[in-house]
Amino acid sequence: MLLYTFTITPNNRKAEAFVKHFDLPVDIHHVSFKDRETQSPEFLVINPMAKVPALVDDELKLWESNAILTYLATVFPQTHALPMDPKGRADADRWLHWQSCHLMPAMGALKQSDEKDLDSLTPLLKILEGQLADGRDYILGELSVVDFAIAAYLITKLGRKLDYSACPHVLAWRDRVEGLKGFVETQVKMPPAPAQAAG
Ligand SMILES: N[C@@H](CCC(=O)N[C@@H](CS)C(=O)NCC(=O)O)C(=O)O
Repeated sequence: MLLYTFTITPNNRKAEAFVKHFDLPVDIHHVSFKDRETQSPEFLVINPMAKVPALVDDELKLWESNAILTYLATVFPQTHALPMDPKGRADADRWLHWQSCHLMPAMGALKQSDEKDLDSLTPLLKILEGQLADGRDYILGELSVVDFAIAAYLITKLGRKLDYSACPHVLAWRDRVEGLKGFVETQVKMPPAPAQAAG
């Protein structure tokens, strides 16, 4: 199995962090955007959307990060990262769709706007707060693909700037997930900013 990825974006980091967290036997290939690798004919056979992450497992060429997460959790049930009963699975799907249909577009719009109204995300954060406020450590109770999918967004540079003052449980959860092995191992060390010239 081979995962094509580009660690620093949330959709990629969630998949790579999942592989690393559970030490899954999945090879990782970091694509080069500089070399337009995702636009190459070879890559377009894997993902005609020309995007990463993408996963190749024999004849299966899978794209969309949340589909990759659920596939990995299904193929490697020892992760216990995806409920298999219908109601539990529906609960997981609900939060994965929430991330891709609500959280991601809202953060994308915020990133692109000139005026950064960071409070605009508060209603969404409060939904998550409601889920976590009953003392559960993870969104579904136990660690699951859902934590990887959502935390990957909230630990971005923009995600850290959001207003968590009304959402202490989200903040605690975010820090908990960020401390997991998979996220620690996918931290990209930014080179230090060049020193200001004196005078
Ligand atoms: N909905 C997709 C989004 C994938 C996506 O947008 N990937 C970006 C990086 S986060 C990409 O490959 N961009 C390259 C490009 O658009 O040329 C997912 O969740 O996997």
